[in-house]
Amino acid sequence: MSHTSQKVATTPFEGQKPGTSGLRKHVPVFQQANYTENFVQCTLSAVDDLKGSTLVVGGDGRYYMKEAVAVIIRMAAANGVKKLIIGQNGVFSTPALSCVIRKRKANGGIILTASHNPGGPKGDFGIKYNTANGGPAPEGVTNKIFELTKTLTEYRICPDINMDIGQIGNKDFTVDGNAFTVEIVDSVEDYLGLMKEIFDFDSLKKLFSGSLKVVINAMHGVMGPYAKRIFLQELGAPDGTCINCEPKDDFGGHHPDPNLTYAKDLVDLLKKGEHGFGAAFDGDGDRNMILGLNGFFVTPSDSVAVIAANAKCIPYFATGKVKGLSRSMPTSGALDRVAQAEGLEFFEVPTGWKFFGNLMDASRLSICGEESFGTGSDHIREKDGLWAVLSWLSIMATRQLSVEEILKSHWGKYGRNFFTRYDYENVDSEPANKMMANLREMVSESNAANFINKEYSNSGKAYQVGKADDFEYTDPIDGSVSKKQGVRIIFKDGSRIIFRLSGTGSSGATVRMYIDSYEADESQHMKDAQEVLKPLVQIALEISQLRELTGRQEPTVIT
Ligand code: VG1
Ligand code: CO
Repeated sequence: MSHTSQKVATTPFEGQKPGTSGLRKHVPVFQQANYTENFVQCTLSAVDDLKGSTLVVGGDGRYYMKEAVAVIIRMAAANGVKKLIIGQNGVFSTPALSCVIRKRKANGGIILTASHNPGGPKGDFGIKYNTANGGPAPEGVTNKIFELTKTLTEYRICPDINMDIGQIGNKDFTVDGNAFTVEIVDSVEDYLGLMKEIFDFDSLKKLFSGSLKVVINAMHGVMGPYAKRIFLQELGAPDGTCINCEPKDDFGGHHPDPNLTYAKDLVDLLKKGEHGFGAAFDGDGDRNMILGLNGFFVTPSDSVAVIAANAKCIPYFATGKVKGLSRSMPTSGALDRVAQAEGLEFFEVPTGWKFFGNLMDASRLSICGEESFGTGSDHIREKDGLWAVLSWLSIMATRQLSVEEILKSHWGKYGRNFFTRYDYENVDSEPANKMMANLREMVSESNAANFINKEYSNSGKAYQVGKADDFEYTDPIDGSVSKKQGVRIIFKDGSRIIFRLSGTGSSGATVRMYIDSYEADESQHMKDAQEVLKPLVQIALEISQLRELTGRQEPTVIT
């Protein structure tokens, strides 16, 4: 059928600034007339060589996703895109979408998700652009999108294109005389193919036919169909292995965030002692939490270090050498020690997966992670929850050890980094900004003489400031500089206190406080992290005046 595009007059909306991972706002914000259209237009306009391009589109199934997919189809058609590849019913996990962009050599993709943020009519929605390498757009691109949103006067749309996105196959249109095709594909197929190339499915099958009992919790997010297909159908895991695997557009009213607070159900289930392995994913499937028998918790910082140290258990890395390792700045130093021991190049980057992409494209990075339950490798350009789980199961299958035994042997070899993160969600923006400004002042160069060497003590432990700054990163590949990425106070024994504000929230401010401390003495390794880190937590609260300024006595989430 033949269609003609239209130009619709519009006016800019304030605040369409992509954060750590795309634009995230409450659903009613996106539902305002022209709000979604404006942002989609600016995203499309920021794509180089848009005319004749192929883009991949999909999301985590949350409320408002289908409406957004329909808008993107009509606007992509009107903006000269040649082809859209869309997951059936609009569904793609974030890692699967990254995989499809790469596999089908698309020019980029649009992901509809607010990740771990709650969904539903009053929850959050989000739109994120990924580039041709499959990764989140770098700051150069997101800044360009934001600049365009400030001056937009019109958008292009083909209002009469309507199509069923539930039916797999191609649908052809003619728009303004040009061919436009929408291909609806199975949401899991390409991703499953990639997992089969990376892992040894036969040895994983054996693991599932043995005595190990596994439970996988998709938290009613997008991972349900992926988990069922891979664990139940492909690996022969028994029914009951996959829980909360029916996707819901409001995630059942919960935070689809796999941590000790929001996935407490899974922790409690593991504590019963029946399962030797448990894992949970977030709404869009890029995050993961790993648990062992009796709820033994693997911090994400340790998880990436263990995967890196055991990379040879994963066929993908058994043949090719691991090229380099990387973590986000607040992530604990556990990975650094593996890099050092293995003689691998190592990079510390700001928070957000977009900073890993250039290093991977330059073949200098293979395995990386963030303390925020993100783990991944250069097989795609997003973090990948299911990949992390299959990595862990591969290590268990090869080494024939439990989760706890793997961790103990890791700490025995490298020492242990105790780590915790305190989140103070929905704090008033003003005091949060004030607190950050005070901290920035404290660590500024002009004040360094007063701050460096200062001693802090609590509960009989004393720490002396060795270095303090507001983290700044220069990308070694393209030379781009990212400033103000978090205030860090590094003590002389290597312990670190870090403060930053979240860039993924949709209202108020979320303060994140990160504490990292290294312990070489094996006799101390089984201690409780919260106990070990208590003095540093108190010192961090004292230095930042967090309680006094924000009025918050306790954090919302402790990891
Ligand atoms: C958080 C995490 C960060 C992660 C980002 C996106 O950002 O701290 O490590 O990359 O979420 O994760 P912030 O700015 O709120 O601290 V996800 O699963 O939303 O794509
Ligand atoms: Co996510």
